[in-house]
Amino acid sequence: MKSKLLITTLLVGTVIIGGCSASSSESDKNETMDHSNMTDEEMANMEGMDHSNMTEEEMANMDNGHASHTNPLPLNNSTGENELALPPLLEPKDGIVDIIAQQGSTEIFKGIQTKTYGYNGSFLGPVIKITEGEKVTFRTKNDLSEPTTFHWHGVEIPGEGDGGPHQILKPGESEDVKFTVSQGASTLWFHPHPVGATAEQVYKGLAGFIYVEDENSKKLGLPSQYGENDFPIVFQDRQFTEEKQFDYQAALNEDGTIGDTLLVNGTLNPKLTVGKEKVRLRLLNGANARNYTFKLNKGDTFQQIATDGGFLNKPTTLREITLTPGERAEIIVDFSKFDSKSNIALVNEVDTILLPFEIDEQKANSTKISKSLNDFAVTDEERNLPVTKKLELFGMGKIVTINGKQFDMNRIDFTQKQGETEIWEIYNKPDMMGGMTHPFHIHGTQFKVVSIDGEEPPASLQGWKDTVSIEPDQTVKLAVKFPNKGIYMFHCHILEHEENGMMGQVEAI
Ligand SMILES: [Cu+2]
Repeated sequence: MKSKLLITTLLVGTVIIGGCSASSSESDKNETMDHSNMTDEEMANMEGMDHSNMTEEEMANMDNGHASHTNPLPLNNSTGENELALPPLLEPKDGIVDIIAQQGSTEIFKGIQTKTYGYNGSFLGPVIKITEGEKVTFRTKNDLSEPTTFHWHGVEIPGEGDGGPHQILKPGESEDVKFTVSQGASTLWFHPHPVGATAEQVYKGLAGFIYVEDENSKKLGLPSQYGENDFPIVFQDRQFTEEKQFDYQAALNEDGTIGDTLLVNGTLNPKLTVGKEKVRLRLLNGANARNYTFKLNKGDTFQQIATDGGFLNKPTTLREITLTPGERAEIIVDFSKFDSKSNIALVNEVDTILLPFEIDEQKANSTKISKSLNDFAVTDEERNLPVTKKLELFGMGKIVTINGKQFDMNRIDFTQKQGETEIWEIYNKPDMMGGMTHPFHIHGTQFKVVSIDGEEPPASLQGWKDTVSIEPDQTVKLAVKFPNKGIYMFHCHILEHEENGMMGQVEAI
């Protein structure tokens, strides 16, 4: 067995070092990693990762997969030839919001129909706008030819309405999800969550935004004219076939499916026309797996005003912000200092143009943003609470686990009392290739990041969160409270990791 293990290790090591050659630090880690102190559990896990039976295709996937997080498939630059699509705004009528999952076709490439999925349309979904204190019914219907669920990412909702893997709607079925909006202003989203098909259904286009408004948000002077100075912006990279279709199974990568073609709000080669004024961009990383670091192309600063689940206490000046899959941030870009010849664009960490801006100088409003936006705090009491839930994220590809276990719908991993705060400590254990960053998400709650490796989190994480990026060997402490009862998922938001079992269940009782 030992020799088999050694061969496997060498084989995998070779593949990965080859794949990571652009990143010397990763390669160093691989080469210096010593397995002589491995525990039995680690040995067992490694044995589970026997790659000797892998097909060439699987090896190739591994090559561009695991390594992809340090040396990803490059994205195209947006040429800016298409104006960014703006999703329809959908508000409750008599308390009811109709949401239908459907399939159709969409002209993403000029003159070509791509088969897509969408909510209330052929591709992606509306922005559902709800208000704190409001009683709403999401009237959901599945018009797909396969089962799905409707999951409300970041919404504090009773477990029975959360739309996790237990709440399957078969083709043709409908379900009313009733709840009272109990959280403050925030930018949330919704997408499907059926076991075995989440990643593919999101990939084909099932995703939409949810805006929560409250009394506070109206007083802050924030740009809030939808589609004028306040924009929802979802980033998703995709791989198209030669016929310009989605082929999820062909693109599938067990460590996270990425693509070379960026769609922003479903628009290929987008640009956004803005006024010479302060503009609010509500950024959502809706990709299956790719991380995005957002910057302005000339190094200008912008202000972050909100995290996943609400406003920061005050606007925070940044030059870049990284969002892992599932995460959101609201930022304010001040275009008043630019003009129509400025060539301003949102770019990523390697300066690929994601979204160029066209400035309409005729449109200029001066807005003054409040310096005090929220009263978020991690209390001393929360800081001093003992850790009562420990989680260890480990593995790669098909062998991804939480506390050594893969997802089982019939197993409740933890229980927690409704309304009580507990400290969850999550450790991302490196594997033999160094490991990868996992965006860790908990359903049904907005939590607080108490510490990262014992340190206070950076300003841009000092707000309500539902998804937090955890790097290899990092330990993150969260203060978690469930306002409602029910069964909730917690999982890695790399959708292929989630599908491969990096998910567990907590029951709020
Ligand atoms: Cu993961």
